[in-house]
Amino acid sequence: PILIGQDVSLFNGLLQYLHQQGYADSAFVEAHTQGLDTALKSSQAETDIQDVAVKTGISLEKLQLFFEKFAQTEKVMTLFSMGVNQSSRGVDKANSIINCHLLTGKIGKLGAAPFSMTGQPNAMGGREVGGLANMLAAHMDLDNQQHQQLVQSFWNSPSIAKHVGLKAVDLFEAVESGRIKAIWIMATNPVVSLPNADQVKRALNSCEFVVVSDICKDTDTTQFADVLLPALGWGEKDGTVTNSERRISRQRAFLDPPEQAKADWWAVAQVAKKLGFTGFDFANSHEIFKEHALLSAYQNAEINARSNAQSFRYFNLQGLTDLSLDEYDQLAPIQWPVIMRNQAEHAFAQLFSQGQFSHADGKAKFIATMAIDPVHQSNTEYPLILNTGRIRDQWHTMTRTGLSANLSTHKAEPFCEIHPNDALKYGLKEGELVEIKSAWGNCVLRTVLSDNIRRGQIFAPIHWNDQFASDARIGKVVNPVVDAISGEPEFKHTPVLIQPFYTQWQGVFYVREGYEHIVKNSIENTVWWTKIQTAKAVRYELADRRRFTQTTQHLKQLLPFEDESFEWLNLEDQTAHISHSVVLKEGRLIASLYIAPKALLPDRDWVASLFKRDRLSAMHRKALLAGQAMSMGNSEGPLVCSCFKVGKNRIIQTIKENNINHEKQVTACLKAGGNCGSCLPEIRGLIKACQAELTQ
Ligand SMILES: Nc1nc2c(c(=O)[nH]1)N[C@H]1C(S)=C(S)[C@@H](COP(=O)(O)OP(=O)(O)OC[C@H]3O[C@@H](n4cnc5c(=O)[nH]c(N)nc54)[C@H](O)[C@@H]3O)O[C@H]1N2
Ligand SMILES: Nc1nc2c(c(=O)[nH]1)N[C@H]1C(S)=C(S)[C@@H](COP(=O)(O)OP(=O)(O)OC[C@H]3O[C@@H](n4cnc5c(=O)[nH]c(N)nc54)[C@H](O)[C@@H]3O)O[C@H]1N2
Ligand SMILES: [Mo]
Repeated sequence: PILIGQDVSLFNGLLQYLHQQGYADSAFVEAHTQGLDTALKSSQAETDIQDVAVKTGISLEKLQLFFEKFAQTEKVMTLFSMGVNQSSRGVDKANSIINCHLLTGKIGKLGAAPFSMTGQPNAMGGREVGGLANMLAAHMDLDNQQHQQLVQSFWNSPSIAKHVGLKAVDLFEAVESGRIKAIWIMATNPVVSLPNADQVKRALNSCEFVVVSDICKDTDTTQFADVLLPALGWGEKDGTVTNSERRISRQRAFLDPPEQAKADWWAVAQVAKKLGFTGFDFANSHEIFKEHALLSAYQNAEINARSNAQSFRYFNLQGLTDLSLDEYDQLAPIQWPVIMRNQAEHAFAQLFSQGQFSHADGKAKFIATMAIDPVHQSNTEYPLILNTGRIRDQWHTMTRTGLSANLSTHKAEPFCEIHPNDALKYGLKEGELVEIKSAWGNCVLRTVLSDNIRRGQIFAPIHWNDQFASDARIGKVVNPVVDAISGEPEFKHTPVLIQPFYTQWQGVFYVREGYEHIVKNSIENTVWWTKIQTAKAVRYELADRRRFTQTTQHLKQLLPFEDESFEWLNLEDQTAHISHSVVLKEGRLIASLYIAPKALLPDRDWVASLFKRDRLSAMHRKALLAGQAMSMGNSEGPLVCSCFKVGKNRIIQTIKENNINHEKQVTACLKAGGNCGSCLPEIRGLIKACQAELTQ
């Protein structure tokens, strides 16, 4: 449980420990590295393990155990992802990890390496084609003159970029200030995913020409498009993707393309041709791949001959440059470098295994890393630190996962996790709305108490946005600080204040698919709402600041199911602040609205399930109007195991009935957790909670 932003302290501390205790692999360091002195010097502040414990917030015992285990274990992998990268010290954090592996020679061996986990399914592929402002295609460096010349001469181009371009945060600042006048946004949703996200909105608003290519019509970013280009999505397009072990896989389309949609490469090629450039007459992804492979191999032999074979480029697809269309279609997954077509499967499975690194002198470099705190610290005005990240059942900005009823049942609403003691301190209760404010923006989320989170911190997921909720786009709140080298934002560390968000009433509204457009505007006019996909209907959780009486009048006027074919059932209790409305058509449920104190609102899954019925019996109608299932039945509760559709209530019941104390028993009884396993932590948590309940 490291304090946010303190990884350099941790790994500098480890480096010092390994050095002091004699765990260095001196022969390896001597033969294959340089710069150890600078790394030891820059980590002077971490020579005392007690200091490291204080700085990282990790107990001394845990720290000692970790250091000792790292030292004693021959093969260590350090896997890191966004907790490390998304920081103003992200590059230093990664380097401090690599330093420890270099010092102990735990690198370039099967099962021993620092391993940066890329997040996007094809993040590696994106790098190979140079899809960043600071790189050239084929993994070549923009600020390397030899690489500039290679790319320029390969493409016989009159000019080539000589300076690193603008990275995402700087880019949108340049758009807002008018230095950039036209922008083409492809396959990303920056109004949601960038920090200080309202700045991105302002920038797009003022930009003269905005083109957006997306597979969805309505996203927070497509709202700003002057031209919106429909793109082919995963499953509809073909090409290759590369994973984290450098393995290139053919990706084949298995769905028919929607009518007007085109592959992104096609759109780029059309524009290039219209601009008058030659060389964009690609007929298919095979032709593009061949050119990509040729660039990776371009002049490698000559360069190697000139420079004693030390500075060769690892990203080399020489062996794939002459694939026929048929061979490309049949291509089996293959790991680069691919020097020869028929090279042995494991020829290059392990890079750096000979202690040969890709610097000019063949040696790996230790990099000096200083432990420096995140840029913005908490203070009396903004006393808490906001951490942001992912949840299991949503992907990024929800343009795809948000459409799935199954995935949406796990965690239905945008939320904020907070330690129970902090909740008490700031006057928050489980399930109530909380407003989160920073110097950059604010959000309103559902409070979730959790002792998995440290005091002084809160956590909010990155997924919800203006398409799914009134006020849950957390990017608005996040500070736009970036790492000086990588440009990666400090997404995990923003000082914030929190306060209860008071409303007059809350409710839940369902509308059958197909009728949604009729009520969208009126419903989304309430002060707080979130939208959840269910199997046959859309569910809205609502809250508002208008008085109850005003609201019930108002909403009924705004639910335009007036014509005679609609049948209304109403129940209203002004004193108890309860109002239920059910709308039917030919016996089928069309919409239902429940406004009531929280404890009296109906079971959400039960109401959703009634939309699956073609006719409702008299008993159903009565129960619907009452907002109360006739028998409590076996409500699954929130979905825990998405693979086998097992809900929280059923798991708890099974744990209690069978006195279960191990997750395997849950799997044996219910199958839950037996496939992908991603719900096992949650199942373990439920077992723990049930046991705690028993001993109370
Ligand atoms: N279900 C699902 N899976 C996904 C994605 C998704 O959207 N949904 N996105 C994919 C993508 S693109 C990515 S990049 C990956 C990201 O994968 P991860 O990086 O694993 O995920 P995050 O949730 O961003 O956060 C990582 C963890 O870092 C912790 N953390 C925060 N600050 C620090 C710190 O200073 N130091 C350390 N050591 N830890 C810290 C957070 O508390 C969190 O637990 O996930 C991929 N997988
Ligand atoms: N606060 C905070 N913010 C974060 C993060 C965090 O941890 N905290 N994590 C960051 C990270 S690691 C990532 S990777 C980003 C993700 O952020 P984004 O990349 O902005 O999020 P996505 O939802 O993946 O956006 C992809 C968009 O492209 C569309 N799309 C899908 N396939 C295609 C296609 O083939 N062609 C085209 N043209 N469009 C397509 C989708 O509909 C969607 O609108 O978020 C970043 N933002
Ligand atoms: Mo990512």
